[in-house]
Amino acid sequence: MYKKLLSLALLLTLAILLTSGCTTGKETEEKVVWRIGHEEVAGGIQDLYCYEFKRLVEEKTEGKVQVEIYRAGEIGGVTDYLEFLQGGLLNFAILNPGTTSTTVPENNIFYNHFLLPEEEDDIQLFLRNSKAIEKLNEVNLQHEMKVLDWFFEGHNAWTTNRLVRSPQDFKGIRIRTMGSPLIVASYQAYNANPTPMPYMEVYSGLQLKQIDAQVNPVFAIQEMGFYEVQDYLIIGKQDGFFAATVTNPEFYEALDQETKEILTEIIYDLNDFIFKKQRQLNEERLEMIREASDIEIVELTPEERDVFREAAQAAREVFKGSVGEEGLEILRMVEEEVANIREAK
Ligand code: 6CS
Repeated sequence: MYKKLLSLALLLTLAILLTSGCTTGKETEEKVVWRIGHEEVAGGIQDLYCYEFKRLVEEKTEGKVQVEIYRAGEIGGVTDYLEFLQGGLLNFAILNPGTTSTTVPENNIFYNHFLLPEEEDDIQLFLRNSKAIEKLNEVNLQHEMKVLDWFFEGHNAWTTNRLVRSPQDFKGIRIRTMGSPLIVASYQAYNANPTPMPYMEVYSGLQLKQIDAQVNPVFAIQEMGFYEVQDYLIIGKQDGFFAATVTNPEFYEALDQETKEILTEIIYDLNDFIFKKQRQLNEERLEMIREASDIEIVELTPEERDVFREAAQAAREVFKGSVGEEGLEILRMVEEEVANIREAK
């Protein structure tokens, strides 16, 4: 109750602060401002995405629309973003499925280990053409989230204070994960002790030894400094980190046709931009970690990955049990589409 009141008070304060001097996403004689919130810090992949979004929107609308960007923690927590979108404080948000899956469990499809293609070009091909993802977007729309696009931020890697090459090695390791029940189940299936905590608390959690490990793409491991307080960086390519560009359906429908077309074009171009950027950033930052520390970088062998693949089946069952008919159909479609991509090679 207290939390709810606090959140309402926060919403009201933000509404007053943010709407003074301009209107949210509405054309006035003064200016049109679109607000986009994301989950990362300066220089993160979502941040680069939002700055390119801003550049393109302002250029293609010839300055008629101005974009304001809010980083993690600048206006509430990322778990408030859905409320902010619905209330009009944000017009767009970048949200990873770990954040939205408590509202839309089907979004956890992205956190099924060893399900999606592993090669980056295949991932992009899959995201661009997938009917399963179209269906997933329809489910999100039922929850007032219009997904404009999904993009990839890199494979998730583990950093640990003990070498992990098998699910057996994960025994007793407290690994920080996001709160998504499927992510938690996935690490339970590997014998670890998943410990959800906010992103911004992970560094101190590792430093104070409240946790022994965490999971994130390499670019994040570098920019958040996790490598400084861990002994191993383990690359198993068991899953990837994906994010959605989301808008409020009413806001979107109120845009004129020309603006919608500009937006579609921008979102398409951004997908290419961010795929290239994430590759460059993840590669560069792995080198930066190598140079700046003596953390041991380990790549799991195909045989070791197979053992994890087998163990991950228990979590697949958890996913199946957490979604209804639509979710099961999405899973079936993804499996078929991924198999088709594999066979076409
Ligand atoms: O681990 C997390 O919670 C975060 N990781 C990344 C790479 N982006 C945002 C997210 O909240």
